[in-house]
Amino acid sequence: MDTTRSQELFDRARELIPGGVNSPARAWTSVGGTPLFFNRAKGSKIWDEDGNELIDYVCSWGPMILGHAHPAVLSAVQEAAINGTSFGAPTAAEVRMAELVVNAVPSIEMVRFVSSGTEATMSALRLARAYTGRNKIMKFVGGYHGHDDALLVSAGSAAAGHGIPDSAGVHPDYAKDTLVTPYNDLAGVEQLFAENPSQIACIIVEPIAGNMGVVPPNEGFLEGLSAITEKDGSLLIFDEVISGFRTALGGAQSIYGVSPDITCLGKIVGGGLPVGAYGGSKEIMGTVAPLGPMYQAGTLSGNPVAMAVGIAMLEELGKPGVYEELARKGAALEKGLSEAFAEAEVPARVNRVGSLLTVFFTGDPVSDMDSASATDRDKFARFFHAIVAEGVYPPPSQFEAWFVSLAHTDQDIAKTITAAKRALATL
Ligand code: HOZ
Repeated sequence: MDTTRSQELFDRARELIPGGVNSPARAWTSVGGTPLFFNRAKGSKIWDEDGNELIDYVCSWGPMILGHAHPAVLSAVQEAAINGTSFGAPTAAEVRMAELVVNAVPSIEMVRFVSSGTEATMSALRLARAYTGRNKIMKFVGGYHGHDDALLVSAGSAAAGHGIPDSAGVHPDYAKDTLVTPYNDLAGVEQLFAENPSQIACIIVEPIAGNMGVVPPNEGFLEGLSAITEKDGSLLIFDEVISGFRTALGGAQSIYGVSPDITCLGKIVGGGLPVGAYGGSKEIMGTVAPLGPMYQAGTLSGNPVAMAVGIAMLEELGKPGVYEELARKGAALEKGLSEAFAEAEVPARVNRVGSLLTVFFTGDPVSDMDSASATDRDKFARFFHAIVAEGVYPPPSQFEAWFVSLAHTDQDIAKTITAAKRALATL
């Protein structure tokens, strides 16, 4: 595979941009080698600067659930942009978009749009503190909720992949009120609440962990969090930046039947444009300015082009059969990959929920960050490079999810399984 142009660009980029990238996960640090630079994508395929075509399972880290450059999304961008790209003033599109989100997500009665998932989680924490009058928060080891100071504690995703789960530069006072326990560990949560009664403003959790790789919640885990927070007068925040509109139109909360107090959304809600959102009951959202005393603002919040794309996206996702089809494709990929690992006698696990999955090289279950970290990450890196050479692009880190889109055809999945078999033969 010729990657000359990507290598040239990476050399130039490293002189100009830290690590050559604008977000660390893209630098391939945890798998090694030179990241591919891309210039075009359509449907399930992505093309790099050297003209190599790959089946894309990064899908912009989730939002390309319809596939790249979907006609409804492209029309929405064009039609909105021609009328102006930002007003910094209210629009009808924001109202329509809010209606779509409120109708789709069971626990959201009122929503505020922001420009990224990080802004959504950061604002949700501030809201929880403002509403409860408490300072402490709780998160899980390997949970990644964007790069807000208070949340870069035992963080997953690229922070873990690069060996910096606790970032330098975070003022100790911002992190000292962040309590941490392993994912799926209800006893740990109970203990922290017992040690800090009526002091914890919220628990923030990915209802399906996606940033230690995909790790589903154990049976009863989310219900337990809901019961503990309710009893203590604390709030439960679901970070559904990855799972929202991905696993079901109503997100993971509609699958598991657990209603959080605040939901954070991102990525998918903007169809690939920079959008995030946080929402909850009218009572809690009444704390947000200008209704209440919690301040949060942004010139590009509710941006008209982003809202137009979000509307197109949610209307497409609301069509019948979408989530059944995504789950069918995810299941086919899981089955094919699992069979390929068994055939090659390579101990591996595929954790999957719907169209989200992660391959872990281990014979043991992966249920939290410790078990994800104990897998054979060198083997993952070798598998990654070998499957990329076969024309398949999975996430360049063990601690991320593979995303299957509606545009992935049965043929794409069959080709991916063949590519996996060839890749395994080289390990
Ligand atoms: N933190 C993102 C994955 N969970 C990666 C974002 C990016 O590099 O685009």
